[in-house]
Amino acid sequence: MSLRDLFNAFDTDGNGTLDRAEFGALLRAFSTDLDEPSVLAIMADVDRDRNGCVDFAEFEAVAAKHIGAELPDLRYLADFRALDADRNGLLSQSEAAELASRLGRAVDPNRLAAADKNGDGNLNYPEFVQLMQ
Ligand SMILES: [Ca+2]
Ligand SMILES: [Ca+2]
Ligand SMILES: [Ca+2]
Repeated sequence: MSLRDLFNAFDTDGNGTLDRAEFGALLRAFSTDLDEPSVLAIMADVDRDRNGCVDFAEFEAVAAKHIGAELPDLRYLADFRALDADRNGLLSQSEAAELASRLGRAVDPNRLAAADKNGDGNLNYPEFVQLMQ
């Protein structure tokens, strides 16, 4: 999966740019405890032309800075996005519970609870990857 695939996975409406909600979902999926003011601050930094959306060039520039050449393991990203019903970039317990019915994968509730490292009741993407392995 490339940076472009990552970008597209969070471009929910497929219009080629990430609006605040889409970009916020991407940030939350890869960070822990990111509140709305932090999302806005990062967005203000990334959105170079200040049009309120993050386009791919803007994303690429910032991803190089923050992610570097090393992309995280993205092979479960499509499943993660499919389960994230409210598209906020995190899997709540009820969203994660859909894992069994959607992917035919039984999930031990204890493993689910253990995967939620910071105990906020949500799984971000790295926590989800651990659960799937
Ligand atoms: Ca969009
Ligand atoms: Ca922009
Ligand atoms: Ca969610």
